[in-house]
Amino acid sequence: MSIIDIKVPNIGDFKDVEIIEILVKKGQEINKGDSIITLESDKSSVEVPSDHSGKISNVNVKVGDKVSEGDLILKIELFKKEDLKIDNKETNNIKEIGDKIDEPLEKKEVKTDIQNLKKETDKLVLASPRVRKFARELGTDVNIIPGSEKFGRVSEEDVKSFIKLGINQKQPLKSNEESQKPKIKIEYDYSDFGEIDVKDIPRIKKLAAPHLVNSFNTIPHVTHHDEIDITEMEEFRNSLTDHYTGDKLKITPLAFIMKALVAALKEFPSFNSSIEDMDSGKITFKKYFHIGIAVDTPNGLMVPKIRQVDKKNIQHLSAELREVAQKCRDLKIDKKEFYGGSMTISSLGGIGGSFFTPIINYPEVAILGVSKSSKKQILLGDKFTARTILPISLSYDHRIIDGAEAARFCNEIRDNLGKNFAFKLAI
Ligand code: CAO
Repeated sequence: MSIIDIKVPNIGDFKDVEIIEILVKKGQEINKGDSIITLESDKSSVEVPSDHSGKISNVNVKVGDKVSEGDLILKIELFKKEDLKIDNKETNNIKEIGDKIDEPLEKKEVKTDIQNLKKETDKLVLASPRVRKFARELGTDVNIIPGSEKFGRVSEEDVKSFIKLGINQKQPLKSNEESQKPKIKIEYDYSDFGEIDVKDIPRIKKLAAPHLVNSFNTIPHVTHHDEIDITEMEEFRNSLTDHYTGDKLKITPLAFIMKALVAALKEFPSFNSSIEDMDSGKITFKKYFHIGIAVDTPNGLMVPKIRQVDKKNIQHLSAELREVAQKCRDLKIDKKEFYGGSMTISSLGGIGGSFFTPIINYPEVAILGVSKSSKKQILLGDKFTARTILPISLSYDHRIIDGAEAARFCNEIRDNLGKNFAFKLAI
């Protein structure tokens, strides 16, 4: 039994390239050519294949590590003795990967986002060799299949859905890239009308774009708006002080809103569900309560999850939200923190506005938009009284949720944040 090291191949002159994905785990059996990690430079990302078949005895890297040529990725227990020989073809493949990472950085005129790389060559792996083989066997070209995974990576499920659609509809499915292409060509140049500045679209916006387009194009969104009287909740929030020091506690209204949302999710489980593919006829109900919070960062929008909101008090939630939002802004957040949410809250409450139409964070089925609360004159009995009113906007997937259910769900949130419930939620 021989155990050998799998190292980072030639990646040109570049050093410290970030690992953004580990595609294998300890104990897994892999074949020569299977992708093991995804590397990402400033301008492109690429999967690195294993040059041997065998069983992984240790994975020596983790997501976020920066690696250079020759760094150890993993150790593999070989299936066969002859695997110890690396033939020239494999060495060339590895060299090509190095070249591909170099290429976009050096050739400034080449558009280098991952979708373009996909078009440039099918040797670059945006699908594992197994998936490519699977697509070939079904008589289709993996490069025309829209990938649902990160960076548009094509999975076996994507191939199946593509084939199913092709057979049922007899028409090609547009890739994310195609569906994002403008249908109308602008016939003029802005520079004809005055001074302009053309800049690169930030990377996180480019990564988020296909997900937003997918959600907007595939989910029939309806947005239900409502106003909630949070006067008592705000009085309670503003009265909170530290038990020992007597100092005023700074707790975001979002902590209360998270709690109110979770209480509503318990009553309406269909809002805590996800659907990936309507054709499968399956819906996943989540029994946990991990709330995604849209965080505005200089690099673009990120949606980390606050886990187990049902088990944490408002003080804890407020502190955790502050910490997680800061991690996003410092780009120190692990991508796993973006996975596995129940439902998302997008709050513009600290900024302004009343009502908007948030886009559902696919494959979730609803998102709660929160705008800025303000004092309004409300008729209570026969008297106008100043009350603090919070505008909310719930977008939901109409395939799964009906309008009446959405209205009831909002009523539930309203009651949870209302005067009878505000103090209970805090306990
Ligand atoms: N109404 C009125 N005031 C509100 C409020 C609301 N609904 N929500 C928050 N505030 C107040 C806070 O209490 C805080 O007041 P103080 O400074 O007096 O304490 C102030 O607004 C600033 O809040 P914040 O926005 O910094 O903090 P937060 O906990 O409310 O929100 C976070 C955290 C991460 C959601 C926020 O910083 C953020 O990034 N918001 C933008 C999200 C976004 O872009 N959504 C759109 C997505 S679609 O493109």
